[in-house]
Amino acid sequence: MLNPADLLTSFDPETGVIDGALRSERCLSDLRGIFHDADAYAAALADGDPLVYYTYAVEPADGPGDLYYAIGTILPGRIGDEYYMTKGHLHTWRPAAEFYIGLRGSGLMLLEDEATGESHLVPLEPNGAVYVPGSTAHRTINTGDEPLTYLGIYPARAGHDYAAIAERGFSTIVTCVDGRPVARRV
Ligand code: S6P
Ligand code: ZN
Repeated sequence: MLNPADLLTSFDPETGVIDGALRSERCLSDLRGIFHDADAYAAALADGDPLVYYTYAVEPADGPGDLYYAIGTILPGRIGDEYYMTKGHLHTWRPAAEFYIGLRGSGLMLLEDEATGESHLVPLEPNGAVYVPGSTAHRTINTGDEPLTYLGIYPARAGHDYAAIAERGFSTIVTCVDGRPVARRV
């Protein structure tokens, strides 16, 4: 049975806030081990524990064909020369794909095929949509100087697998060189 209250949610594309949705936050201390420059990470943490990104998730129903969506907002900033970014994950249910739609700011999505290790960097900007195939690790990177806000739509049963990423990491990092993002294999 359709519940009319689940048919429409309103979001603010400037702040990434969805009224009535579940908010979660990641501060710098939640992102141990993901930034390349361990000294810069320790120094930034000693200086405080800034909020790096937050998400609002809408989960109307969780049947086999249902969808969730979430809006993520990554604040502008860097650890050393590496831009603020998400932890990154694979979907627990590997076949689950996802669409990301840019709402504000400018950034990149790092997509890495789990089987081959092949990786791609794709721009994430307003009016652009990025397709994340199944079995593809994905991380979002804010390369701009304002918040990066985006909307992701994914199967309700997708789930988040962070452990696989914690174990092998991503093979590419994106750093700021002369004010511009530059990708480097690590
Ligand atoms: C969910 C989707 C996003 C991320 C968000 C935060 O499948 O990909 O909503 O959860 O970008 O990233 P992470 O890696 O901390 O979950
Ligand atoms: Zn995802």
